[in-house]
Parts: sequence; structure tokens; C-alpha cells
Amino acid sequence: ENNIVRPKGYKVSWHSNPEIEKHHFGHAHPMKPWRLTLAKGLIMSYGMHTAMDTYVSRLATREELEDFHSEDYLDYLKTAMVAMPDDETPKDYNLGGSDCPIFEGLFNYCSMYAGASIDAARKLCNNESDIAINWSGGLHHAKKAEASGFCYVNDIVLAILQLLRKHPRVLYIDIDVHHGDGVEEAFWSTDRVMTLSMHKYDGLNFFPGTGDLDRTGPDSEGNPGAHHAINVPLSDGINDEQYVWLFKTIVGRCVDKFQPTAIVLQCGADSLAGDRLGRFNVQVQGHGTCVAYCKSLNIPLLLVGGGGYTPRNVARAWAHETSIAIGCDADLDPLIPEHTPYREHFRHNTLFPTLEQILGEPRVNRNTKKKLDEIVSTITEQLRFVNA
Ligand code: ZL4
Ligand code: CA
Ligand code: ZN
Repeated sequence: ENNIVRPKGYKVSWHSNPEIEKHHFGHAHPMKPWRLTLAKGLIMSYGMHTAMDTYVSRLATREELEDFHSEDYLDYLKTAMVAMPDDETPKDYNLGGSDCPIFEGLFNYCSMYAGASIDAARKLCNNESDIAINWSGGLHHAKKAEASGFCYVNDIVLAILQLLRKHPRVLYIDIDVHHGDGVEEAFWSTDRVMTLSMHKYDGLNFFPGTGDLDRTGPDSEGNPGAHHAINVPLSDGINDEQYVWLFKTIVGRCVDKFQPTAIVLQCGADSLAGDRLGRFNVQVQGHGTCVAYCKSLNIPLLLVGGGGYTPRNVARAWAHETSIAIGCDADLDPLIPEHTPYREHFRHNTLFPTLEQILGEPRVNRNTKKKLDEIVSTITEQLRFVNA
């Protein structure tokens, strides 16, 4: 039996709403809110909910959504109707195509995951939490007046705007396999938010097609946002050792130079090996080490979800990362508890499947040591221009 106790000396809050999990993007769409049900079942079967303050989050208000999104976009999002279910052509505001379909309850879905991230950010602002978690958030592609890549409302931008009311500097870190373009764009011209995304980059061949190493902020003279966007473009097959080394090296240097007073970590689980859309060989352990590293900095931390298209691996990663937040990771039996709901979905019955168990045949690692060293030295140069 796992005996999970509350962490000593700090507080963790968990923000979720079971209504979110009931939404469907449509048949065969890779984004499955049901993965949250699987993750929650695993978190609770280990007993981790007893060690956190758990909140059923509310819907974000119209006013809160308007902190970032335009009124006309929100009007459209609220009234958009499911017209032609199988039409793959995106319409106004990029809504209604195959990536961002209009489905039953769409506006409520958006308001709920945004409400959870806003609630979580407020807990950090009030010092009522040291680590706040919203696994249903992390929808980093949404723009001020446009849906993009399965994202309609940008809960991360809304949460960072809350944090900026109390915090002079916020560091945003994004380990989703895709570039965190929406968050980067929203804070492109300010030096109060540094954005750092690690992602697969292959020119226009991998969504969203932005995030090359030289995309570092506006290059106009005297713009405060200059140098405050950091991009780590990666190739297929990166492994735990390389990924964790890059993460610690780069995040460490960003924290030294920028001195953030709050950190938001987007924990997109599509950077894991075996993801339906991803291309990396990162394992649950390496992904979790990134969370552990952020926690070790002792700076108020907001954890949000993001991508993740092989539900059993999403659930494993976010359950493991919840245990890291609580500090009970060493106490968990890696064997998934017998009473876990949908336990039959977790092939091999372990939190930490091997690469062979996940993939069958491994994916070729196209990231050379030379390329990774080059990335680190370019970013180190870039950070010479950054001061707290
Ligand atoms: C699908 O099978 O690269 C959507 C999307 C729906 C169901 C049936 C429709 C079949 C893969 C993806 C047609 C699908 C055509 N269905 C999708 C340029 C694209 C235009 C749309 O993790 N087609 C667009 C978005 C990316 C593109 C990734 C990641 C979000 C996040 C944060 C967003 N869009 C090419 C693809 C399927 C589908 C199968 C799909 N879409 C894979 N990659 C994309 O960063 C949450
Ligand atoms: Ca990313
Ligand atoms: Zn993604």
C-alpha cells in the first residue's frame, strides 16, 4: 500500500473539473479529454489526492477571458454551431476545421479549462499554494482572436496575466513537443515574461512551423521583449539523457539571468516516446525530472498539461509528476495499483515502461552532441543581453 502524506513545509493545490473530461472533439480526433479521466484515476488510486488541496474549478468569466481574447472572437466562439460535422475546411477565426472542430459544449469546455488555470495562478499569488496544478490546461497555441492546433482559449496566457499582477517576472517553460507559439507571441514585446520552448522543429514540416533557434524576440531597437524568447529546436528521437541535460542547463541559465519570481511549466506529454503525434524518445522518468528540477528551484510553480495523444502515457506522466510535486515519488510502487480504474489500458502494468515496451523498435535519434552543444552556446550568448 502507498501511504501518501501531505508535504511538509509547502502546499500543493490540484485544480480540475470532471465536466471537462466529458467533451469530445469528434471521431478519430487525436485530442481526447478522456485522457484526464485516466490520469485522475491513476492519481487517486495512488491516494495522492489526500496530500493536496483539491478544488473543482469554476468557469472563467467573460471578463477574465477578455484579458487576452478579443470580444468578437469570444462572441463567435460562444455562438458557433456544429454545422457540417465532416467539413475539414477551417472557417472564421480558424474554427471548424479538422484541427479545431466546433463541438457540443465547446465554450463551456474552454471556460472550464481556463477557469482552472486562472484559479491555480491566483492560489500562487495569494501564497495559498507553492505548487498549483491544472492538467486540463496548457493550450499554448490559441491566439488573441484565433483558434489553432486543438487550442481555442489560451489558459496559459490568462494565468500568466494573473501572476503578473503580483510577480515582477514570470518564466514560462514549455516541454510539449510542439512550439509554444501562442504564449511566445502574447508576451513577445515585454521583458516581464521570458518564454522558453523545447520542441521538434523541421521548418514548415512540423506544426506550427515556428520556433527556430534565432527566434529570440522582436529585433526592433529598444524593444524590451528583445532576447526574451528562447527556442530549442530539436530533431526526432531525442532521449532522456540529452533532453534532461538540455533542460537543466538552459533553464538553470535562464533562472540565473532572469531571476523569475514565478514559473509556469507546460508539461505537454506528447514529447514522450510512443506518442501518436510526437517524435521523441523521452520517457516518463526524464519528463518528470524536468518537473523535479523546476520544483527544486523553490519558486512558486504552476504546472499545466498540454498535448499528449497516447492516453496511457499521458496518465503515467501526469500521475508521476503529481507525485513529484507532492514529494512522494519515491514512495510510489511503480506497479499500477490493482484497483486503478481502466487498469487494463496500462499495458505492462507499470508507471515506467521501457522504451522496448513502449515502441517495439526504437526511433532513430537524429540529435547529435555537436548540434545540442551549439544550441546551448547560442542561447548562452543570447542570455548575455538579459538582466533581471
Ligand atoms: C486530426 O485523424 O499539422 C484531426 C489532426 C482530426 C480526424 C479525421 C480527420 C482527418 C492528425 C491531426 C483529417 C485530418 C487532417 N482527425 C489534419 C496542417 C494540418 C491541417 C489538418 O499538442 N490536418 C495542420 C496540430 C497539427 C497540422 C497539432 C498540437 C497541439 C498541442 C497542444 C496541434 N495540425 C495537417 C493535419 C484526425 C487528425 C489527425 C493533426 N493535426 C496532427 N498534427 C496536427 O501542441 C495541445
Ligand atoms: Ca514545446
Ligand atoms: Zn503538442
